Amino acid sequence: MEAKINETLIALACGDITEESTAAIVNAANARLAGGAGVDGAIHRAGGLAIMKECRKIGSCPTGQAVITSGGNLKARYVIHTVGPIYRGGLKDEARLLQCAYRESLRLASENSLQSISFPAISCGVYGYPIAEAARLALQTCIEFAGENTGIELIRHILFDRRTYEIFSIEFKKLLFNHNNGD
Ligand code: AR6
Repeated sequence: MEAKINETLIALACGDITEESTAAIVNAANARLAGGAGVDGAIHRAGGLAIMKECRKIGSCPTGQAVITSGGNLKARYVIHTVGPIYRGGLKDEARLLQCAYRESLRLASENSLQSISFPAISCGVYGYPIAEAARLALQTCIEFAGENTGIELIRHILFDRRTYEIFSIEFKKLLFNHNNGD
């Protein structure tokens, strides 16, 4: 499903983010930028060693922040590495940090004049964030960003499995309803 907010199309799709041809794809990394399991492992496998070399040079990335490298062998020209929060029950500032991770990634894309970006479901795997809550925060942040006309034409959310896609779709419909009714 998809919806246009100002000049930005926000789209949800089921799939593998390493196959995306948006200008940038976002990696759900860890603070050491050391590679790992899940989408991080998949991106480094598909993108090749050049990405890890750049990550080593950068060194680290605090939770809620983002850094940019080239896309190596990927179709995407850039990888934006962000670090979502580990979910520890919801009282450790996780919601704000998850929103920051999306917002900082979008800001980096906009600053680098990139017109399209694809996100995975940050923190929804190894880091254990409840998916509906994470989806709401992710989509709300993207809708707000689109409202600011930042030159980004396309934001894609690439959900790896059907269940995550369905949950994101439900949350997106609720947010669009509120958005269109002036909340
Ligand atoms: N394309 C799209 N989504 C994917 C892919 C893929 N190829 N592979 C997995 N996902 P996770 P996190 C989904 O665990 O929770 C790593 O070890 C997955 O199903 O990758 O932010 C890092 O190094 C889930 O919905 O990221 C960190 O240490 C979502 O991507 C830690 O995991 C995120 O799951 C980060 O944990």
